Amino acid sequence: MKPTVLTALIAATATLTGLFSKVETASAADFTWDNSWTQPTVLSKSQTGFNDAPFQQFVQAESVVLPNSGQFKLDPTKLNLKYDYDVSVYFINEGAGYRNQLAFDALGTTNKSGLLFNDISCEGSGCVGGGGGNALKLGDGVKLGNITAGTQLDFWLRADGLNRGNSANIFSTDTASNADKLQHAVAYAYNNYILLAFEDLYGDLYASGIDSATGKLNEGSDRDFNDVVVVLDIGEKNVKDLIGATVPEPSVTLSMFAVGTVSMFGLRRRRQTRTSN
Ligand SMILES: [Ca+2]
Ligand SMILES: [Ca+2]
Repeated sequence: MKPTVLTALIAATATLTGLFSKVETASAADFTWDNSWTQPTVLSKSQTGFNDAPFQQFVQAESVVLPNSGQFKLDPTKLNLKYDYDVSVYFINEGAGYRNQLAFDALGTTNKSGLLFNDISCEGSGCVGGGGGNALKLGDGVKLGNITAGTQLDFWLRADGLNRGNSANIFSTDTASNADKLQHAVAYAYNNYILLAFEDLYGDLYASGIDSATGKLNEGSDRDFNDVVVVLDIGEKNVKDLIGATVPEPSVTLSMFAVGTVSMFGLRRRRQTRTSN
């Protein structure tokens, strides 16, 4: 039986931190999807050397509610880079009938935005979903180029955007700016990467009919948060900074491996001691 995300999380607590924040963050209201964007060149694993295998354990089984998603709510302000880095985004998996799209924007010392993946539909063995399309293989990646220190990154899902275009729902990492006021993204820090997983269905768990607050259609959401799963490579130093770990100097690199008790239940800034035992 495939392990659930929760069991995988428990097994991985030594190196994994939910990027959780109690702070409601700035709205993403300024963001607009630009239909003239083109997808960057999609690179295969053999071209990039990226290995998706360690991240597959965090892909939730299809249509199984992700428990305690609020504990892994992403605070988008945490994606503020402290160090320059050539950022890449890698496709991990998708369990969705929708033909989803993913975009990013960078705001700060680097200002740009664009499409990352135009058709997030999985091809080959290991795909969680069997719904249409065969555009991406596990581990395929795209490059955002150099993002400079002092830039905030953020990400948007256009749900079934390939089919629905401008009428599609766009979900952000910021719960408050989603039309249904629900969380649609979870994030984890793992192995010096950030794993980002989205829920693509509008509305609360199994809700149907028209949402009277917005006039939009509740889509019977399963809240499985596996509809788009990607990994962000923002660099080890940036990840360590955002999870509150001390960025190692060369002389203390070994002691980093002593940091084994980072809580999965919140972003607690733990000051690493530099004693040898
Ligand atoms: Ca799903
Ligand atoms: Ca779902």
